[in-house]
Amino acid sequence: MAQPTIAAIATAPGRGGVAVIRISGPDAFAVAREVAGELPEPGRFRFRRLDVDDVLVLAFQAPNSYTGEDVVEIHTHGGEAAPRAVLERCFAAGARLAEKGEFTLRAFLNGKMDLSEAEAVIELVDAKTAKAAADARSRLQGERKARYLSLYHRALELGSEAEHSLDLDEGELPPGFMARLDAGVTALKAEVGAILARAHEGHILREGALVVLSGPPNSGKSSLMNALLGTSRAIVSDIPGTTRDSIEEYLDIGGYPVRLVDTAGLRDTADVVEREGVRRARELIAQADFVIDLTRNVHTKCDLGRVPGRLNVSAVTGEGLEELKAEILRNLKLLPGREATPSEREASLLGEALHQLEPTDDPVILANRLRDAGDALGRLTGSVYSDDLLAAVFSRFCVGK
Ligand SMILES: Nc1nc2c(ncn2[C@@H]2O[C@H](COP(=O)(O)OP(=O)(O)O)[C@@H](O)[C@H]2O)c(=O)[nH]1
Ligand SMILES: [Mg+2]
Repeated sequence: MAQPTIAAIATAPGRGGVAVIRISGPDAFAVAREVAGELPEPGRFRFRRLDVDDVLVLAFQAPNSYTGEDVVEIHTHGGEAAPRAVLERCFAAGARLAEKGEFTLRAFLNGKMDLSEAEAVIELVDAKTAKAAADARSRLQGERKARYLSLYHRALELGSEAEHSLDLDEGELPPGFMARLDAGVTALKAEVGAILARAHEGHILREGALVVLSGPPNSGKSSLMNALLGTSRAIVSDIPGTTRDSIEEYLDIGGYPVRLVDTAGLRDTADVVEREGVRRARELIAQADFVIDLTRNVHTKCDLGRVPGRLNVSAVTGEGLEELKAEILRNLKLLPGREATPSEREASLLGEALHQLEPTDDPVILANRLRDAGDALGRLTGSVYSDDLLAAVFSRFCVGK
């Protein structure tokens, strides 16, 4: 059955220079013609004067489009009214509203991208720093896909060899057969493990590293936060207990997003609000990738006097701030080299596969494990997929993507 033709506003709502309405499906050209008149040649654009707005129309012929279907983009002025009016006309001409991620889902179903690339689309949209964007982009360009596919195919091959061994008596197996199979499983496991080792960096690139300021009231946490951010975000005063809730801001350190959190000072207090703040501070400190502990590793207010053996910084003069940022980076436990990282979904599938890739003397168990490992590895790219898997991936998208 032919796919319905879908349309949506692909740009973020609100004020902006332009908005883009995207139409995709077998009737995309017919719908667009009804809305905007004669279309440009595929791969070209055309300026049209409609009664609602002056628009730019771009046409892409299947399979040379984002979705792999016929696609038309209509660029209007930004804001609410013009794009809505054009979208309504698309509906009147027979298109229906696209669901979340439906354009990218179609790109996946039409073989334009695999699941690791589709996920990279959202991650590129969500990227907060240049490094996070570069990571998403290398995945979007298929850096992960090729490796995932090769892992999947190797698991299938090893699995079929293990199955084959089940059909034969021990004496019938070629010499060294089981040892070679074992070596294959061990090598596959090592490669899965090496990719999984990058998951930590991936998590930091996508969610940000958690860096928490800790120390007693009045030790200079809020001032240091402001100095690191270069703004006066947190309230600074000489009254102990000023900061009672946690304040969180993003900071870009060497291209890595960092969630910098200023907490209530750690002290015993009768004030219930402050006590709750202290409890939350302890919780954050336990989860932190790095703690700027003003009683231990970092000494602030060094303009008033230095402490040997500690990293001396000053919120007043700015001394030591760059060294502190470098120290934070060093403590994020990033692996050397640049390689695309696995997404959270991919990391969990890699973990599943890793768990199955244990050598065993029992060929029946081995064959079963390899089947399960292959299944997990196949879901990385979508070589193996279910409706649930697709729903889980594409529900993270917005309408229009
Ligand atoms: N001289 C100097 N004073 C500072 C510095 N950092 C903070 N202070 C002062 O120390 C007091 C407490 O600072 P604040 O940042 O509110 O500490 P917090 O309670 O730990 O958040 C304020 O009076 C600040 O002006 C610094 O680097 N140098
Ligand atoms: Mg404070």
